[in-house]
Amino acid sequence: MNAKQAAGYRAAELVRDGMIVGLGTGSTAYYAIEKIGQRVAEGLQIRAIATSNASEELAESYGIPLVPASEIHRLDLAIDGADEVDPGMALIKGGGGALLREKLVAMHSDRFIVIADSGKMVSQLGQFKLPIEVVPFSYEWTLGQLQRRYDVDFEMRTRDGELYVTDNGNYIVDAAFGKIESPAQLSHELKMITGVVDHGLFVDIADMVIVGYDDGATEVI
Ligand code: ABF
Repeated sequence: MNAKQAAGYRAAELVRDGMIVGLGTGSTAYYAIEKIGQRVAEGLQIRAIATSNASEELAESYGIPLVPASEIHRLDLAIDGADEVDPGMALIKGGGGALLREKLVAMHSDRFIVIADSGKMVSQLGQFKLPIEVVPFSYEWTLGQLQRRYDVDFEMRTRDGELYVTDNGNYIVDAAFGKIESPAQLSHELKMITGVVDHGLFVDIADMVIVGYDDGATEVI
């Protein structure tokens, strides 16, 4: 069992009958969805909301019952990966381009469980480029505001030579902050910039981090 699988499987064991569960996105969340799918096949009774089209398709392939966000007010538990985790459980997420739905699901869940291989643990956020979701209209103006405000490199995310489009129809700018002194302050500042929808800083949102190690061991933070 590899580190991602160990973390994902352990988190999946926290799911109980009757829960409404948020399903994350990425290669670690893949394993959580796999284990939840196995448990559903054994009779686990849950409903779920996926944080991306990819995770929605994966959940459907395992027969995990999905529910539209419009039909529920809160989730009991959300399980999702991360790109970086600091000692205070602040996160950088969004490397997979799903940050907006991930943050909405995480913030509307009673418990938000982060699953990560040990390589994601950092002393300070920022080495991983911070994904920022921006609206397509006048994105060049939004990019210009960011460049004028912060002396770091901003790069529009592309896929196959075209601008990457999120499941929500927006673009992603990846920001090379290097080190982020105050994730809380930067999180607030970025949200104030017109044209920015949201970003990959998750501050004071995670309730638990399950770290997976290459020997299959896990540690709860
Ligand atoms: C997702 O998990 C994203 O927010 C994040 O980028 C990704 C981590 O990727 P992986 O689990 O594949 O390492 O939630």
